[in-house]
Amino acid sequence: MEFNRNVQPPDIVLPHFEPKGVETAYQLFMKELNKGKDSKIFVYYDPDIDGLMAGLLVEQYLERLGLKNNNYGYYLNRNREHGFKLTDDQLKRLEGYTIVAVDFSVEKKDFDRILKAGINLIVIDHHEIDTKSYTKSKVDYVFSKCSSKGTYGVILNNQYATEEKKFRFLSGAGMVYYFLKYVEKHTNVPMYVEAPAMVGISLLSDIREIESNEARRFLRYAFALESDWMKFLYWIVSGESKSAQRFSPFGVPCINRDFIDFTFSPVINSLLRADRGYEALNILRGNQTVIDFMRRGDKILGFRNGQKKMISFIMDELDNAENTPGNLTCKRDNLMLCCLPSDFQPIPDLNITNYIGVACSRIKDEDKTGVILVVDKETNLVVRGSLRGGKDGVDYLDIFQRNGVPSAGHKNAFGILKCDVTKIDFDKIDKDIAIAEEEYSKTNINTRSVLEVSHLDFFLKSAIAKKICKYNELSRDNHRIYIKVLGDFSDKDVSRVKSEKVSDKFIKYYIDGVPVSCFDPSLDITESLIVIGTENNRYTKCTLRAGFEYDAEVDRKVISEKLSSL
Ligand SMILES: [Mn+2]
Repeated sequence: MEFNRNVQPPDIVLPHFEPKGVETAYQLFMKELNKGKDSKIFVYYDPDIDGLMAGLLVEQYLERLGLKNNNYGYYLNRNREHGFKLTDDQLKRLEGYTIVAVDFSVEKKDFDRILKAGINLIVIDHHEIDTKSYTKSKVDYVFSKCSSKGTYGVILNNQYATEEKKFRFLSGAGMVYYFLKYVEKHTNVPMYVEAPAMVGISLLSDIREIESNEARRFLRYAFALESDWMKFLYWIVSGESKSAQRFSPFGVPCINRDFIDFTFSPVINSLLRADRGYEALNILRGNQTVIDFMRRGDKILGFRNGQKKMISFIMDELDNAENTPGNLTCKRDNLMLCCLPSDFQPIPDLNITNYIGVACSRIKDEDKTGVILVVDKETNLVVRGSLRGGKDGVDYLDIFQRNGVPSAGHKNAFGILKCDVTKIDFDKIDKDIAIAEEEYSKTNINTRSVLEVSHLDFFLKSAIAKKICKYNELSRDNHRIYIKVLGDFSDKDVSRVKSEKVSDKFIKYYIDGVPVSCFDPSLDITESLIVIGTENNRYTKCTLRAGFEYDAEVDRKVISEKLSSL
């Protein structure tokens, strides 16, 4: 499997962006590369899909620039841990290198430690950054020099207060893309055609905001690109060799949102959670043959099953502890809190701390804020904790930090660091969340709309559903459109529903108290229309993989007009 072979890029113009500090980072990068056979580059990956894509973008570009294997090193943390983890001894061996650290924050103490070890450092990140801890020599980005060693460090980050707001959505891979775009402009060495698609995938896997046209262009690029690598990802992760042949059932690739959210991300993440990060990286590199995969396919999918079991063990803990007074594990008004003992190990070889984030996401699916802490019973210290906020857009990180809980990450998805669990006032936090969510709901109107129609002709219904599904595919929860179809359905429609297995729902919505699910992986989404039937109301199922032209401006008005003209 090779990148960039015999493939035209989709005709999509990507937005232009130059991150603050990019010229400095470019200078450092080229200074190293211009050393020729003495160049030494070390890529420090972050162990999640965005991090792997980000590091891989750098790695692939170095390959384009002709950097040899013996001038290149890389590393990723074990157990999906974020942050710079190399010890001083390990740093000693990297003296003279330039480290490119992607998709994670490098704390001030590590930043200084790296420079003092005689290493140049380029950090490319998109996490909230505590700039106060850095002494900045430039006003708008972190840049500093270690005079005794003559080394430099720079941090590119789209969350700097001075950065353009419309690029806040970028993932780590997105930031790397724009760094390399700058290098590309100066060196005339092009990135692989897959690069923007990798950004598109990472926007979904990292749950970035994808409402803007800027974000959507990356997604559309990813959905439209039919390169060998994209096909390879499709069949190796889906585990069906047959699918390779029917890669384009509607003339478009199957690497769409549904595939990324419900097949690709879960499979790769389950490998990372099982501490098989390098294996995951090798899959993305395309370092797998069909034979390899056939031999190991079961194992890869086995990790996903292990993950499912781990999640249900955690959810059982939460359910069982509900009515125990004094137990930290409980359901509050807004917060679902689960404390697990650090020796909790329901499945041998699988580390519980690697599964708490994904279990939190399940709680989030119920519109609650999930917090899961792994706690040492003897000392009451949090070994590792995770949060997923119930509402995208609310700053939960700020709430926890204000309440003295050491935490780091994104506003609505972050890790909780070592602290005494008995000192955390969860009742206070629960109240603060209620206030923040209330504030948020005042300023943010839910644009989800339900359009009522009756007696739709099957083909018209299908066409409109496709448009709507395409719209929903490129939007997050609060911008969805549904059709509510009144009146009777033909038997054909109903039998279509009955023949589908609706299990393992990822996301549940309620409209007028009626459950509607989207992006359900168990449904055959190659069928353009799926109707969910209830006694009185019926909703079209808003998930499919359609070959329709996507119109970015399609909105409820357009659809209303279409419906009223019926
Ligand atoms: Mn990321």
